[in-house]
Amino acid sequence: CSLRVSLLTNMLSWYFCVCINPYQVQYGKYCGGSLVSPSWVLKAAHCGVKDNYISAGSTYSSRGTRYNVCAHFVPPGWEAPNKAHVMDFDYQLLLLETPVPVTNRSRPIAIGSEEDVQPGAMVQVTGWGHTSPENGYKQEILRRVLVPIMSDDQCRLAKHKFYKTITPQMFCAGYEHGSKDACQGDSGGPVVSPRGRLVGSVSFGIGCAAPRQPGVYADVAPARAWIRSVTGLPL
Ligand code: 4AZ
Repeated sequence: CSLRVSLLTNMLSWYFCVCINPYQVQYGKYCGGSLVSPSWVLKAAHCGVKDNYISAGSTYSSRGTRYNVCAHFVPPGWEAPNKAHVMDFDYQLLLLETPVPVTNRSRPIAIGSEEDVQPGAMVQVTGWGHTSPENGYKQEILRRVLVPIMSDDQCRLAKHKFYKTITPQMFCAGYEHGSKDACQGDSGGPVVSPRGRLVGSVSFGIGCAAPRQPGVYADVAPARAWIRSVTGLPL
C-alpha cells in the first residue's frame, strides 16, 4: 500500500511539476537561477562563474537541457563574501549562447517591482537544495516552499548578528518559528510574488528553517534599472 501511495504521489508530483516553474534553471551542482528572458538568466553572484552552462526545461535535476553561457555580468556593488558574511548585491546575469525555446517547460518570468515586496506577502521559493539541515542530498525533483516576507526591522531582530546587516538589496522571508525555508543548494533560485513576478533570488541564512533565523534573499526589484541597462530588456 505504501508503494501505491508513493507511486501515486510521484505521479501527481510529476503531473504537477512538469509545468511548474518553467523559469527555473540549474547552475552548477548547487545553485539555481531564473530565466528573465529567453537569453538571460538571473542567479546568485555568490554561486560564482565557474560553470559555463545552465540546464533548463525540466523539474528533474538530471533531465534539463544544457545551454552554454557566453558572458557573466556582476553588479558594481557586489563584493565576494567577507568576514561579516554580508552578501550585498548577491545577483548576477548570464547571457546564453542560444536562447531557451519558449514552451510549457521553459519560459521566462517577469521581474517584479517594489509593490511586490510587501511584508506579509507569501512568496514561493523553489530549488533542488537540501530538505533539512541534516539531509545533505540534492533533490532530484524540484521542491517549493511558501514563506511570508518579513519587514527589515523584524529581520534585524533575528537570532544572529548577520541579520543586522540587511541592506536595501536584500529582504528576509520566513516564519518566526522557522520550519519552512530555502537551504543549501537553493542559492540563486527564484522567489516569486503572489502575482507571479520574480522578486528575489535565494542568497543566504543561518542554518535552515530554524526559529528566528529566516532566509535572506537578494531583492530583485531595486536591480531593475541595472538589469535593463545590461540586457536591454524593456523593463
Ligand atoms: C546556501 O548555502 C543557503 N536558509 C541558502 C539558503 C539558506 C541557507 C543557505 C537559507 O545555499
